[in-house]
Amino acid sequence: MPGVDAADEFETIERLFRPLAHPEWGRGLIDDVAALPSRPGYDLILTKDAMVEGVHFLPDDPLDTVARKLLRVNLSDLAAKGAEPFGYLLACFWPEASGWLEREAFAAGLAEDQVKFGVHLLGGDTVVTPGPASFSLTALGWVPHGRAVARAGAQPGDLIVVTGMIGDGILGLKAARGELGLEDERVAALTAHYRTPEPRVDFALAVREHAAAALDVSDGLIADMGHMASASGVGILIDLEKLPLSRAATAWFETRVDPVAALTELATGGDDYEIVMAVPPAAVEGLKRAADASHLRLTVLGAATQGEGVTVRHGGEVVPVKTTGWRHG
Ligand code: TPS
Repeated sequence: MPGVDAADEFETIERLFRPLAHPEWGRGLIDDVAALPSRPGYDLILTKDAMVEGVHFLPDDPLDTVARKLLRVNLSDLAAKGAEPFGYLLACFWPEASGWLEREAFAAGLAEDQVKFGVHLLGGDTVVTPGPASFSLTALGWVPHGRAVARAGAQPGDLIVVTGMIGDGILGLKAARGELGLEDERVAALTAHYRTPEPRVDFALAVREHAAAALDVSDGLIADMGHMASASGVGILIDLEKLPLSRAATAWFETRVDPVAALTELATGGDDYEIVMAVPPAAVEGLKRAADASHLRLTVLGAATQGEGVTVRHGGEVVPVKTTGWRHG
C-alpha cells in the first residue's frame, strides 16, 4: 500500500494498538507519554531488542509470529535478570508497500501474547520506511530492590546450568528456510521454535533466588557464556556432549557425520532464548526443585573456573571453537 499517510498512522494506533494499551498507564495511547506509578521497594528493569526483516526474521515469516517473537525475546531478557514483566513500548517501521493485513496480523500476535504473559502496551511510535520492515520493543519489569541478576557475579566453582534445549533456534532457522531434510513433523516443530521461542518468564523468580549470574541465550550458547565469563572475570569449562537436545535436534544430529562439528554448530547458532546461569553448588538443589515444579529441564554443562574465556571439551579433549556465536557485521 504505497503512500501510507498520517491518517493510517492514527488509524493503526486507534484501531489496532489502543485495545492493547494498559487501561490506566497507557492513557489510551492518546497522549505523548505513558505514566506509571513507582513501586516502592522495587527496581524498574528495562530492556530493548530490535528485529529487522532479513536479519532477525525471514520475509515470509507470518507477521503475527514476528510480533510475538519480538515481545518474547525481550521477555526472555527480563526473565534472565529475575524480573517480572508488566509492560512494553513499541516502535514499528512499516515498509511503504505494507498494508492493513500485515498490521492486523502483527497486532493480533501481540494481543495473543499479552494475555499469555500478562503484559500491556504502554506507548510507542508507528512510522513508514523505505527500508525493510523493522520493529523495536522495550520491555519493562520489576525486581525487588537490588536483586536484578547480572552477567557479572559468577565465581570459580559455580556450576554452569542451562534451561531447556539448545540448538532448536538455529535448526528452526534452517527448517524455516527449507534447508532441513527431516520429516514434516520435525520441520514444523523446529520452525515453530524459531518463530515463537518460549521465554522462561515463570522461571524468573528461581533465577533471582539461586543464580549468581545469568543471561539468556540469544547470540549462541558459547558466545553468551563468553559474555558471562568476561563480565565476571572467570573462565568457563563445558563438556559439549552434555548439550541438551530436543527430539528434533537429536534426529538432525543423527544424520551428521562429524558429531563435534554438529554439536558446535548447535552451541553457537543462537536464537535459543534459554537461560544460562552460574549457580553456587549449594544452590543447585533449590534451582532443580524450581525447575521440576515448572516442568523445565535443567542441564549442568560445566563449571566456572579461574582464568578467562570459554573452554569447550568433547570426550575430555579440548575442541577449538573459531566462531562462538552470531555477530552483526
Ligand atoms: C533471517 N540471528 C539473527 S540476530 C541473532 C541471531 C541468532 C542474535 C540475536 O540478535 N537470519 C535470520 N533470522 C535470524 N534469527 C538469524 C539469521 C539469526 P541481536 O544480537 O540483534 O539481539
